[in-house]
Amino acid sequence: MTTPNKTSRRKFIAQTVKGGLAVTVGLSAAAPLLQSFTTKENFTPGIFTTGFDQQPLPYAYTALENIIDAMTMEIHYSKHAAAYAKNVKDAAAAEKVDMTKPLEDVLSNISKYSAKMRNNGGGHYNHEMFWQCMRPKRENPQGPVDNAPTGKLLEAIEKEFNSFDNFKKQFAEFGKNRFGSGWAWLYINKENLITIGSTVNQDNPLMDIAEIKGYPLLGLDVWEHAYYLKYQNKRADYIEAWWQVVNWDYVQQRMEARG
Ligand code: MN3
Repeated sequence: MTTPNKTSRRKFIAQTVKGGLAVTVGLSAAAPLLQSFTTKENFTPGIFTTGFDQQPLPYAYTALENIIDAMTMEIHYSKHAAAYAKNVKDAAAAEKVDMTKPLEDVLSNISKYSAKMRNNGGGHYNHEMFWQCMRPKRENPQGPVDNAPTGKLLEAIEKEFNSFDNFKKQFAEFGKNRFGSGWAWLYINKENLITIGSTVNQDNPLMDIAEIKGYPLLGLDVWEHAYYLKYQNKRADYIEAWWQVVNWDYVQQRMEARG
């Protein structure tokens, strides 16, 4: 199962998340949730499925200060990302898309839609996920906090990349080497392996026409608007600092929800 289809979404629901911890529930218990997910009247976007409206930023503009400054966050969220959200709705209205269904349905068939849908649908999805992929830097009066994944996610990363440090190095290379604008990704590929890559502009691995295909777990925005005010042309410095605000709990939850 490499692209989100009905079966994988069912798994999303079967393994729901409560109180920040992944809780696996039995299929019978999941049935009403499944119904609400697939019944268009009841579909509501969440942190693992994306609707067409922009959701509130999960923290204040100032929350990531020293890594991502408040001005960058405000412009990025309220101007850039808000524009993608507005434009994807315009495209969806023009192309008669049922906006009560998840945006993922459109992205996995994006070759059938316009360039406006590709750019803005991708832009909206990528940013909605990007905000969730970050959290305020954790402070420890005893010394620096090593912001790293744990458990099954760490195991999967170490299995594929030998070490977390090696993974970070290779991921950063994808971010640095993406010419122009785009994203670096940690994702689950067709072989169900955790891997890394990058996409151009606002493409993402869900798209049937993307350079890499699979289910994204972690995305890094390397467009200049994501870092230019603070880091100017130094994209590598932005990426290096960004590791401190990655929300590994969320990344792990995406992996567990994917199954
Ligand atoms: Mn952006």
